[in-house]
Amino acid sequence: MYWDRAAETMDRRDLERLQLERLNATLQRAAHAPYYRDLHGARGAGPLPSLVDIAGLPFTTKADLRDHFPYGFLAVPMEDVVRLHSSSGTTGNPTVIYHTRADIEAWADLAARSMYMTGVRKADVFQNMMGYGLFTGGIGLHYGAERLGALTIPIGPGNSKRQLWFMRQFRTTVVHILPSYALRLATFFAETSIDPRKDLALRIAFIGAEPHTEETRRRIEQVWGIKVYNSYGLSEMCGPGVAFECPEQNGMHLWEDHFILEIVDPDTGRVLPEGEWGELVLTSLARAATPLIRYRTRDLTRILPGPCACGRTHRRIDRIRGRSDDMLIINGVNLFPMQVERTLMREPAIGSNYLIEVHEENFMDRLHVKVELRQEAFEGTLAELEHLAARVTDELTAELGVTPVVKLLEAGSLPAAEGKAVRVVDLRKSGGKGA
Ligand code: DLL
Repeated sequence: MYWDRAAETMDRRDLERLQLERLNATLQRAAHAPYYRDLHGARGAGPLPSLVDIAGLPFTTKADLRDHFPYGFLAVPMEDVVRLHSSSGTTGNPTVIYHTRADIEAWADLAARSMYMTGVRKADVFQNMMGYGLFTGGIGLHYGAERLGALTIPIGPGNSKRQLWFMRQFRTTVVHILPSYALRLATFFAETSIDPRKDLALRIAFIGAEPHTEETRRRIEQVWGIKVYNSYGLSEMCGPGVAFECPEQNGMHLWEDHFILEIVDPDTGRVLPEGEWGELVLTSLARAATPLIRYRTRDLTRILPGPCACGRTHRRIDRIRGRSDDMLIINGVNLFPMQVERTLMREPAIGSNYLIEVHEENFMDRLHVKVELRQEAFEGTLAELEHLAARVTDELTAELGVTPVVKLLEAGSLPAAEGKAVRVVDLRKSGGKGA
């Protein structure tokens, strides 16, 4: 049941002792990186007497990573580095994260631990539909699955026909997939009259890398007839394998022997107590090449209180509600794209893709929600379609406090990215940053 029983079920006091030890070692190591050497002085931040003292250290942000591109956060000699991963934003320098051989080993072990927790074993066939390359999604769980001993198919995303062919030929049992692609593939199954329950051997899917709702998870579970587990991670901490759901599916265990977990108020930076929603801040505890201290993820979640029935002692975080920077302000009303998704996924006639557009009309913000319908629903009468549009508009208005313009579209009419889905396009001249 456990990949690493000692680590996963460690008594909280021992776990916290280990964290403090590893934190102080990390602070020492970090002092070799130019950025932290300048920040803390040549002697480093100095050992902390207790874990709570971490709150006295400054945060690290994505902007810091960008501003000190390319080597400002590198804490080991270049000859010890075996790989880098990088993510490019829309502006400025990309962020770069370096890995030593030991960093890669530790990451593979966390990935194997996470997958094993959900029931993946050596006899499984793992079809990895996440992108390979600078993005950490594909390669992260790839190494974990191989370490676990499962047959690993590094197919990457896209080409649904080929995905299906591999699933059938090799009796794939486990997949790793973006939630947006899992929804689209469900539509493809329906179009090609595939019943995954009868025609395929699938048992488990891991979804992550982009925000999604509980409703989306349930829909994927229903259509695919499998168990779907939420997986959270970010390149800055390694990639997938930072936090993962166990079979209880009551939040994601964040591997606290490798990361220190804090939730802070996104505006003031104040550390918040268990149960309160705020921004996730992570400190790496076992990474050599690019240790990060109090890294602001921008992801909004909370620590779920209480022990988990699975016996693991690592605390759980709630599903990511969104990012502190993806909140939309529509005529003064704050809303998150996930609220739109939650409402849409409850409606059975709605298909697998949607897009939120924000327009400026007569000096007012106007929210447009474009949604693809399932084929059967799209072929309904005009009156049925009008009725459906009115109902979706009402439901969205009740959820958001803003009345959107709802446009119902035929399946396949919205752009479908091979990578992470783009769900929001802000067409306001101000880009929504203050009117
Ligand atoms: O997305 C790593 C990953 C790959 C995680 C595959 C899970 C599965 P980045 O490209 O650096 O790394 O993006 C990290 O994606 O800060 C979140 O905003 C978002 N994210 C990742 N997992 C989830 C999730 C990978 N389960 C950023 N739910 C993070 C919601 C997620 N958002």
